[in-house]
Amino acid sequence: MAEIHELRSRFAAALSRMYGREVPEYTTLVDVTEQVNADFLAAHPDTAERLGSIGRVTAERHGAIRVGTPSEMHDVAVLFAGFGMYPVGFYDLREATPPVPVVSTAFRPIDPDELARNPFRVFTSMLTTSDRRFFDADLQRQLDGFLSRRRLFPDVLLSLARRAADDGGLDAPQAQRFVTLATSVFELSHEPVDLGWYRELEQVSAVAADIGGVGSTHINHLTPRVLDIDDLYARMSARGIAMIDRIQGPPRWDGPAVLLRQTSFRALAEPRRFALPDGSVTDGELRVRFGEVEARGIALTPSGRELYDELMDADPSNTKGLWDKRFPASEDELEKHEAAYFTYHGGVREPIVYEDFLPKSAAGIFRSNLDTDTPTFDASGTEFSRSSLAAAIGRDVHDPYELYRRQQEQSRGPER
Ligand code: OOG
Ligand code: NI
Repeated sequence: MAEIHELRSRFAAALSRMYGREVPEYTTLVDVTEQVNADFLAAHPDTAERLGSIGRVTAERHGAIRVGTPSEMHDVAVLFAGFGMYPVGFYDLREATPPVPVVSTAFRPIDPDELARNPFRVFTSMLTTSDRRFFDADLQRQLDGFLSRRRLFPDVLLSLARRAADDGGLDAPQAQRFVTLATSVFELSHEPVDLGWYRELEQVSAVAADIGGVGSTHINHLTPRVLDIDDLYARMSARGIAMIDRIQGPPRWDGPAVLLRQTSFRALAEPRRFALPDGSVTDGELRVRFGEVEARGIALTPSGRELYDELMDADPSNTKGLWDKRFPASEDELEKHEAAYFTYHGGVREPIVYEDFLPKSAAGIFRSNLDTDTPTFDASGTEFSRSSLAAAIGRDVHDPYELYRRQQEQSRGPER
């Protein structure tokens, strides 16, 4: 019997192999990441594994997918539950500048032991077709019609996922089938794309076209974890790979690593086939998929996060001067200000790693990889919230702070 965590590890590894075949630059990124991690571990043997064992970090990936409807989101939740991944957090990317017409959550393990085994997470976005700032009534009707006619996940895949979730795993042949099928639904399709429809959606938003302009979904990027992202950025640039212009998130500084720092290489032109109005099929290309890399730090409490957001707003280019002045400069300081989460097993303090995402960085990643920019709208949008997303998904969307807080509390033991 393959237990759920083994299924998850195999799924992450299979997606990584597939994405490496599809996007060769991703393989370069993974190679350079592994070199940076080995060098960092050699240079800092005592501290390198403070936020996760090298085994965990080497296998660690996050992916991103985009779906069109609540019912597709519901199926995604069924599928990922089979890998022990549950929705955590609510991200409204429509509030970003420029706005992206999606709301998102991240599917990931929530139990600390499961995270230690393999923390694979998938940032999952759902198109908000009812948002009038993007789609007028007519376009919404067409879009909803198009989306309702497609099936992203075959029934056999969803029933294997349900069985894995119910039984805590699958027998060997079923496990094999589950991982293979689950990987293949995220492969880039070679079905011809209806060019007229795709371009019409692209006028509104490149992300809308990527989601609603095609008949299937695909992994949009896959992200390894690196221990020194500044070093990684320099080494990738030296290899001639065009990275986006900066590292998103907190600045490089001498204090503790917090939250998440990310960077990516630009979306690459990939060959796609297009169906033209006269019924003929032609070869072309689209730029939607890219490579991203991230460094993870300590999870911040709501007040720590507030300070982080304040500093980022005050100085978006985030020179480290402001941080040196204002941000707690050590784990002791973070603890004293209750700005970050820690565990206290046997009285020993250990930081809790941030397992989630940052909407501003996510928007930056979306934005820097779009061919066209989305215009800004001022009308107010449709209501979407953590609870309405939960209703669509048909299960609870966990509050990340609650998970970190509980982990901290449980480590302090019952004597408190
Ligand atoms: C998701 C972008 C968000 C991240 O790491 O912040 C993301 C997307 O492009 O679909 O993956
Ligand atoms: Ni990402």
